[in-house]
Amino acid sequence: MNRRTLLKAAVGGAVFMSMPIIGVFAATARTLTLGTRVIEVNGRAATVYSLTGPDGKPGLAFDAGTDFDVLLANTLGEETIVHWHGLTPPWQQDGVPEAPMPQLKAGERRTFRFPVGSGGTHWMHAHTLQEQNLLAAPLIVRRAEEVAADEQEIVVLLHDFSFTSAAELLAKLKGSSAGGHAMPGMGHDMGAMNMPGMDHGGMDMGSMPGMEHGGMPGMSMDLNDIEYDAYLANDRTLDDPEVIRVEKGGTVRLRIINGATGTAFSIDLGALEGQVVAVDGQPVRPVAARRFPMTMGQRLDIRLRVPSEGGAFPILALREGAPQRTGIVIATAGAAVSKLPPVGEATGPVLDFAHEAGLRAIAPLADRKADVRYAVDLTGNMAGYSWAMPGSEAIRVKRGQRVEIEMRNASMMAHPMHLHGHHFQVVGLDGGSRFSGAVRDTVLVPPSRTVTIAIDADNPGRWAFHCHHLYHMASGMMATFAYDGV
Ligand SMILES: [Cu+2]
Repeated sequence: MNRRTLLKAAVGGAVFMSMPIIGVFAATARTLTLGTRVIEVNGRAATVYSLTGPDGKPGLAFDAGTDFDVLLANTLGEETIVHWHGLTPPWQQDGVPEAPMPQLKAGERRTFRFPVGSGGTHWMHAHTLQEQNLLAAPLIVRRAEEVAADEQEIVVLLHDFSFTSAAELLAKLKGSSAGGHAMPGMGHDMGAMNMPGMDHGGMDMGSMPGMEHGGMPGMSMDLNDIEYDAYLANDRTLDDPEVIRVEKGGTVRLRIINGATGTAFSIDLGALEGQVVAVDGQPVRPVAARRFPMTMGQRLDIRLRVPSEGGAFPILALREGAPQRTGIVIATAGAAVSKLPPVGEATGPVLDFAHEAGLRAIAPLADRKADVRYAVDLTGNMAGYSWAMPGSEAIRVKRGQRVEIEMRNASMMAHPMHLHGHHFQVVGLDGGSRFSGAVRDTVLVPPSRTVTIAIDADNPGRWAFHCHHLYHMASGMMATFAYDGV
């Protein structure tokens, strides 16, 4: 038994002693504790959620091919649940409220157990408005070759932060004067994924009263719904960034997670050049660049080499269409780290298809014709801040089918579209020629653009299929990828 296994066993033992036995696997389950902590943002104390593993660090890490065997302990005085973003559990353990399991009550503990899968940079987060208050953490599943590689792993979780509560932010977007509109945990909205009252009559662009809201792509009002108080990388702003020691000439694997609720970023490596080697945890043919876009929910694995002469190198995340930025600094021993202001001189790039079009999956879906195709429109009415996915109500698939969904954005905001329980492949952009694009779980559909994805229906359930902009999701951009007979 090596040291790591021994430690695991010791932790397992402690867990066993201190809790009631829930099934035979409880003794080996790792405890993930849901609580709160205080961080400092812009010089002010902020109480935010925490998701702490047995090692005291945020989130969890696994070896590919093992079991996700976790006891989730809710120490909060409120209901909550956690979604395992990027994993493909049985539907019952997906962690969306009421889909199908209820949230964990205050003080409740629940065991989750299923194969963790083939690996990748993933994350975990509340599928409720609690996500805004940092109920999010890394969920890293390392492939054997990544563990064996002579490279330093650096995990970066990006977030956007507001001192205003999520419920108030949502109420403001909806134009409600009643800022206190109570939406604790949003469990009811999530539970009503097939809500009959949901506005499927999304307006098209021609009839949209919100045209004056900025009809031109690139206008900042349509890029960002919310002016946050801060943009965080591993809980910190650029006023006091995390500085990570690296080796001269060493290789680094950045595992970057965009856990922001309403902010897309471009990762800027500055003087360094990197290669994207995986998106959403799924390997792609390496593409070299200095900047890599990532929308909400997405992950990027970037491999880079530290120059042999050493130095300090900021790894920035530039806010889309705005000058704000966040990031970390990697530095070799003795290198001077100079300060970078959290607001830069230029605005961050606006995300389009340039990056997506160049990605090719290393393990694509089998070459196969679709058994069934659906078209889903992404529509929005900015005046009332209501969003919808007309066409999605028709989705009903059978196990074993190859499914294709064409997502057509008829609104003036970009939508990061996320399908639970599956990894899909991007096979078409704007109806152009088919290609073997990235395998993902979250893809950006910019305004007036179209993305076609292919899915192997191999995991029965009634899966959430939604926009990963938290406030779009909470305002109607939420649908179901439903299997027959479930
Ligand atoms: Cu959206």
